[in-house]
Amino acid sequence: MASTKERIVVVSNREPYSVKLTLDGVAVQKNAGGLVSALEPMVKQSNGLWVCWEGEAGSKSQLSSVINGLSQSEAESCFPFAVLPVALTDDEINHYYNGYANRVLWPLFHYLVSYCVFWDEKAWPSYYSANEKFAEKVIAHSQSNDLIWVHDYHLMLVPSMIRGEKHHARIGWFCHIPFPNYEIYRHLPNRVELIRGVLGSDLVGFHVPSYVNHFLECVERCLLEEVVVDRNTSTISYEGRTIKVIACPISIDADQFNALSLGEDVYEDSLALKKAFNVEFMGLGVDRLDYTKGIVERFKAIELFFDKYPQYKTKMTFVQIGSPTRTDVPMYKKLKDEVDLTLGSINSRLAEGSWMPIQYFYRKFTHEQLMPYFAASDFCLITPLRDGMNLVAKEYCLTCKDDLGVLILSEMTGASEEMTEAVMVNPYDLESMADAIHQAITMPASEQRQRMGALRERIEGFTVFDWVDQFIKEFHDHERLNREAVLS
Ligand code: GDG
Repeated sequence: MASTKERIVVVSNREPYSVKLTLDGVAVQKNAGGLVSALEPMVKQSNGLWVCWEGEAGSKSQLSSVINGLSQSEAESCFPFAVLPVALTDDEINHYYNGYANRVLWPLFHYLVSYCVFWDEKAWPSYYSANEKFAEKVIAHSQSNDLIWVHDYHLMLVPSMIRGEKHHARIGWFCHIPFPNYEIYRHLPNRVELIRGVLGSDLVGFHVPSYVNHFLECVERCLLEEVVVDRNTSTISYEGRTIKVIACPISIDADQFNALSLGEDVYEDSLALKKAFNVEFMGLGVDRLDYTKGIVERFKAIELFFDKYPQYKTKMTFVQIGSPTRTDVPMYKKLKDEVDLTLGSINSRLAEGSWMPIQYFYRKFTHEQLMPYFAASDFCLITPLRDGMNLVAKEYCLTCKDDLGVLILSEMTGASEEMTEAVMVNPYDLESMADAIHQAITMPASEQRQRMGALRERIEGFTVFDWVDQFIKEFHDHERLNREAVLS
């Protein structure tokens, strides 16, 4: 836990809470995803702050317009800590969020170079000015002993912008997506500025060791003699400071998922689902509808499975939950069409009577709503083309009833570096995925329990709260070593 003397200041693009003005006052809802739940206790206990984008201008749920309409005491009672919204112009949202962040950095860091749109001349200036606005907010509201924790690829320039004004600020940055190797990273026209931006931090965190190694390599190749990279200690000497780089794998709130999975109706609902689909076996995929998640390839692998193992027609169905995401970005609209077309062609070719090989839901599910689907599934097919970690893989393992169920996992995910008992697949190898499905539904119960039991134990042994604690502890350890080095 944080020392009582320091406040935690979280900086993220996404707001921790959604707010809405209702006739009864302000309705506040915690945003989905483990990050808010994990950081909330720490920020609250340290009397900290959360700096985030204010949300879409003119929308009823825009943070600033709701907060500005409240008295100070009303605003204070709304959230467990102070939330400081950053206002961005429409142009910045288009070219920073939908532009540089999600049309350049997101595809590139997921190794999909041909998806990058490098020629939007407003993208980089907007990314720069949006990062400046986040940094200004932090500079205006932070105190010298605060631990400022910046999150993700949207805000890579923020650490150095803060440091430029507050030389002794205490700053950490965590990257939630993969960090690519230099051969991929070097495509970025602004590769040097981004590295300098991140190096404004004292501590830099990634999910797994391979991303740490890639980052160290990129720092060395981009900044040449300006830096000294020590691979043994995973530290970088730059501009008279030492920056520590760590692997710190994010996880989930295990107690919450264990409790949700034991929910009153989960088991009955899961039986009802299988009955409704009228099948013996059910597989599941849960993803944001993002081209990095490998959904089209997954559907093709399922088609191949039924061609290769036709005895499972009418006996197995695959359920895909795809939640809408970044719908303003053209590539995502294209993906939606591609998913619809692929699904239509597979289902129309293979369907028999009322049986469909793939059932597809294009909408958002809450965690409660996901539970019966997890519990009903004989296997979960998580096959991103690349993924920083993938939390759905961990959620599935805690929801399997009696440790029965098989996790089929892409070797291109961060999760695959720790969840070694999963059945590993290459998401580009359709045949290996089809065979993995067969392996899963014919796997003896004893082997399922052995694999799933080991996966569950590991997840329970390092939760999202341990992730927060590890990051903060590494921060303090690094500071202590730096102090000792100065004294010696
Ligand atoms: C990024 C990185 C990294 C709830 N309803 C739905 C749904 N949820 C929840 C899931 C899970 C979360 O959303 C999705 O987390 P993931 O980790 O799978 O993926 P990203 O959103 O891409 O997250 C990723 C993560 O940051 C944390 O660092 O692991 O690599 O890309 O909790 O239960 N998810 C979907 N549909 C719903 O209806 N897809």
